[in-house]
Amino acid sequence: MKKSLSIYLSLFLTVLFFSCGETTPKKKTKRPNIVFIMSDDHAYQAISAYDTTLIQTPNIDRLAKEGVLFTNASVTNSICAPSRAVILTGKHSHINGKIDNLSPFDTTNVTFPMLLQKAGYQTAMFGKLHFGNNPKGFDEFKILPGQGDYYNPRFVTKDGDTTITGYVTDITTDLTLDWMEKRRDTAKPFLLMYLHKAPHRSWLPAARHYPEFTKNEYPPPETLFDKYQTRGDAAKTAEMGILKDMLLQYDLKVPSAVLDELRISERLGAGGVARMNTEQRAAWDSIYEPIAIDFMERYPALNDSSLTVWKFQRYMQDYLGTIAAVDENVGRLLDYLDVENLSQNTLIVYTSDQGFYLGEHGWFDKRFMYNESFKTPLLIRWPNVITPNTTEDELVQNLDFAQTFLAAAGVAAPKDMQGESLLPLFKKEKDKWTRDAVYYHYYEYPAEHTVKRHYGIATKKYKLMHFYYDVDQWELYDLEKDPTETNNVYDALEYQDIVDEMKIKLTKTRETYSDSKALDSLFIQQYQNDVQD
Ligand code: SGN
Ligand code: CA
Repeated sequence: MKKSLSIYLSLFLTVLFFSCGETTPKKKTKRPNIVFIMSDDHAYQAISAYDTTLIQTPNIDRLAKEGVLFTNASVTNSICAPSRAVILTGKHSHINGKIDNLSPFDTTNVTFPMLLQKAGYQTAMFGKLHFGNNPKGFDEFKILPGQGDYYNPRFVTKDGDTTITGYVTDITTDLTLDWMEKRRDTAKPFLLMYLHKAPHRSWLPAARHYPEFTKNEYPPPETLFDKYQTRGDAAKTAEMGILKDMLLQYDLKVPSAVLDELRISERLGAGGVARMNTEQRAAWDSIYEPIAIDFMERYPALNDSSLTVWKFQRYMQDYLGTIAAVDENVGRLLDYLDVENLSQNTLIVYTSDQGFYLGEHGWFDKRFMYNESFKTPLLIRWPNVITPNTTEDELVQNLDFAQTFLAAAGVAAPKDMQGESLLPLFKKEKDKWTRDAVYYHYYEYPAEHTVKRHYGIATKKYKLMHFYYDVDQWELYDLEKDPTETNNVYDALEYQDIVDEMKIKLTKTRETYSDSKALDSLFIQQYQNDVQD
């Protein structure tokens, strides 16, 4: 009996040794897999772990139940491709060079996937990258060109382009699971970047979600009719208002025939609906045509306020409808990890490239340093390291991912990365976490949505912002007293000490991260050249 046990044991150890394909199995088998799930424009208000008002997202929530929910996670520059560049490089936009969606990503940047690949990780990326060039450091990638399409999307791969019939969120998951099942090297730890296009504008849900979501009615946020009374020009001149800038056809799917009838002309046409095949189009029309007819009948009686509410409802129905498919597909991936016994040794992240306005301040889109677009959802599960059901309110940023993943993998981070590893927070070693403010800088102006250039810092209590380029205006918000950021107290007498303190902190932070007035001017020049090209 004893003898057969020891034979089994040595057989088991031999199999373990060879299946790991490593000379030091104990050390290397410990390295966790890393799954980075990111959606595009997914507001934290639309994740039920944060807020149950709008939608239930049980699969995404699972990561917080089994891990940690960050309530003060933010981005350094609230726009797509720059956020992705910050994530990959661990450097602010002014250092990695990708300051806006227009500028090219400098492929000489060192990224964390390149370092993990070099350290023996198998690496793969599926979904939206939005760089205009292919990612380095990946054994396999299948990415959407540019913004990508919801229906029948084209993917760029190492072996050329391919168009796949179906719905992008499902297809991105199919491609991911196909790689996991067929090409994953079980001898290596893996890095998977699983990147959804949804819920980016213009919002097209999957057909299975049309009936439920188009019937829903949503409570408008309290700032839907914000008049920006205490603010500077930036909020007043931004073109992202639900009433004025959200398009009836492109965004809200009222067909051109109805707009012609109502004598409304708009700058953009049908958007992604035009890509649908006959069958997809029939499913669409069966639900959306009656909505358009109903709108045509109501329209004459609508005023600015009731039209805003109608648009808000239609916006939420489609935006949230796209999120239902993201949540289901995240569930598919989590199930796969469970079934394959991978969950225990996998660090898994759910986040978005930035937040988004769901009617707050009357807006859609992002770009501003105000909370809804500055903050981003962040849920992380890593069994045996992170205590389940934890909430963390420290100020963390997308700048921190690179160093976090490298630290988790035991790979030294280059000294010039600018973030902080989140590992001390995972392990509740709060004394090792000293950050008390985060830095922000947005550049893409003049451009779509006309959000002025600005930079600023946020502590847990206050936010100071400086708008520049064609204005020179400051705003200060008392986040504890004014969580909706509707009361700019920059000029209020009782806040002058805080203004002074925050300005000193801002100057120091800019120095620490090597940002400067000289760079601001350089990027303005570069932007003007990019726009002319
Ligand atoms: C598109 C959208 C904008 C959006 C940008 C950037 N317009 O240009 O509303 O702000 O993308 O989004 S659209 O008419 O093409 O829908 S980002 O997430 O890629 O930065
Ligand atoms: Ca985005």
